[in-house]
Amino acid sequence: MSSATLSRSTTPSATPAGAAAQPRGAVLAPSLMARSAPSGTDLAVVRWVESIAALTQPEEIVWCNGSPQEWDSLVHLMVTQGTLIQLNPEHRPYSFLARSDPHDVARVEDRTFICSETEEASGPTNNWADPAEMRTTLLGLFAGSMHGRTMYVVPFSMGPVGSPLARLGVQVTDSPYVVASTAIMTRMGSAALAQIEATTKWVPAIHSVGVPLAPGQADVSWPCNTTKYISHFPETREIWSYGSAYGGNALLAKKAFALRIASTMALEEGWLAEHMLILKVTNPRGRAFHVVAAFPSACGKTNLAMLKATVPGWTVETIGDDIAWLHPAADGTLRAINPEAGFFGVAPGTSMSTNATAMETMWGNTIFTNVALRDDGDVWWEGMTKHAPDHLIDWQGKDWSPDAGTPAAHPNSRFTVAARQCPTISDDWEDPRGVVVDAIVFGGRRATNVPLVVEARDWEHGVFLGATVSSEQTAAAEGTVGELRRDPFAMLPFCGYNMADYFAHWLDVGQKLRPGGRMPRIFQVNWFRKDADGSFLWPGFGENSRVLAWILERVDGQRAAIDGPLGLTPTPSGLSLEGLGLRAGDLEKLFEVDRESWLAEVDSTEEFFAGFDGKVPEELNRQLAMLRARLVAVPE
Ligand code: OXD
Ligand code: MN
Repeated sequence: MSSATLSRSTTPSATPAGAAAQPRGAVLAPSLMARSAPSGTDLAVVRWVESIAALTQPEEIVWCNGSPQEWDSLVHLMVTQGTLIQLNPEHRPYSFLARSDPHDVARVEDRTFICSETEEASGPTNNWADPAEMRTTLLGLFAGSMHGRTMYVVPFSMGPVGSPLARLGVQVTDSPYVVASTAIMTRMGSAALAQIEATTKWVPAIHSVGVPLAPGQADVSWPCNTTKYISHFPETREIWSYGSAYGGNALLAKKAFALRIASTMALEEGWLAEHMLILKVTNPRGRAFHVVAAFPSACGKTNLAMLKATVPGWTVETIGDDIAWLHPAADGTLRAINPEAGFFGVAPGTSMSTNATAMETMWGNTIFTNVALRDDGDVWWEGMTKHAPDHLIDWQGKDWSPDAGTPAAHPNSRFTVAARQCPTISDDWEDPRGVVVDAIVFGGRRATNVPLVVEARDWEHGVFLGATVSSEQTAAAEGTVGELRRDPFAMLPFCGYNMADYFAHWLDVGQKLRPGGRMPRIFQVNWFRKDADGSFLWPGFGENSRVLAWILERVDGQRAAIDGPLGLTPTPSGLSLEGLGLRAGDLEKLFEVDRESWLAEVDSTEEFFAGFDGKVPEELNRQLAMLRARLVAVPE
């Protein structure tokens, strides 16, 4: 079919895809579908669902209402089908284990496409695909792709239902695992659907595992296809995902909507959709601050979001662990909401010592994916306990013992659990107006160069710090673990448009905030700096509260700082280090600026910026030149 037949309005109308595609079987009568839609459903939604059903040919259509009974019947179905294993309720009430296909275990960035009208709009850091060609490919793949399966219609609100900062979406999917996960991760169901009226903008998301079933054909426990496409059409705000049921590839409300499509909405509407956790931190005097922090995937965002402060008198509460939508408000403040309602956290490394709050959060009502199964019917993963159990069933369903030589849980194995179960969830986490942001933090996993903490001199310098984040790659996406890659604002895989325009948008948003008022201050942190012998210099986890305390004392005007080549850093007595047991010289190493390797980093940033064909804002080139000049002035 031609691209012209797809709606280009921002309110999606019926996708006439099915009309042009050659259906393989009987088409469900539209009237049947309209009847099965909840009464009062907006007609555009009904028509769109009809058109997708006509294309994909499901056996049945279920409109999800988000009720507990619906969740019960979905998990019951999946247990019967072998997709979920119920865990021992004595240890983990009402919790389940899913084992994915071994080839469907992480986000597939090389199969993730931004199909903007022009390649320039998508920019050099995204995989661009011609939208018309992509539509032709997708329509071919989706034609009959749900044959023999149920198509679920999953309406959801990102952000508290009815909040002026929330946005709406509807996903159709043939994966009950995706429905059950979306029910945890978003406000899913009737209340969200009821928000959609004729004039409401909503994001249509189409997902199929790409495994149609012939009559009588037995299903597998984790259907997926070796061909995968995670495609985004920023201009029409559509998402089409084919072939995977795993994480961000398939839970389209998360990365695909709340970051890639939302970032393009945010550009148009004057706000920011960010890969950030949100915290409320209260100081010993009872003053509460809100902090947002961007880190690349699997760099401990969930641990920081649930941090137990070790600095006396400070408390930390959780608002979000992965995504923040930041809106400049009329009063000149920046307000944040967590658009999600659950956590899709990396399991390995999570333990009572590294993140007791996460362990408590997942006491029950949790879906685990690709972790190991213990003989007593509970779960286990590397790092959960000091010693591994003598026997486990690994993430691939095979017998495992500590001498197996392979991890029992996949390094990107996950827990999916509702945020409201988190014992440290803040009472303002669902404030429809959002919370006022006091500090913005950028982090990465850097063995060298980047100090424990640096404060930006001003907004422009802060945007430069965000734009120059690089980090060692983790297992959250397919690729070489450990390799250093540029990850500006931790958004490299998640920005739906040209990152040079995104940098400019960050600079513009700064113009809308009121300096001198509660304008957020910007910081960079690095918990992962190593000594020459490869050992970490900073203990991390709860001790990161010492850095947060410094950041917020700066915001509160309580602390002096040293103005150095990279920005503002703590004075020798600025950080609270009591009881930490740092080795002599470690503090200096955490803040050491090695002139030569920093000049090499500046060269590499220059090269990185050059890849944007002159589109990087002048302000950032100026910041780079100023950094070079300051480094050159450092005595050799
Ligand atoms: C995530 C990721 O799952 O960033 O949050 O990959
Ligand atoms: Mn993430």
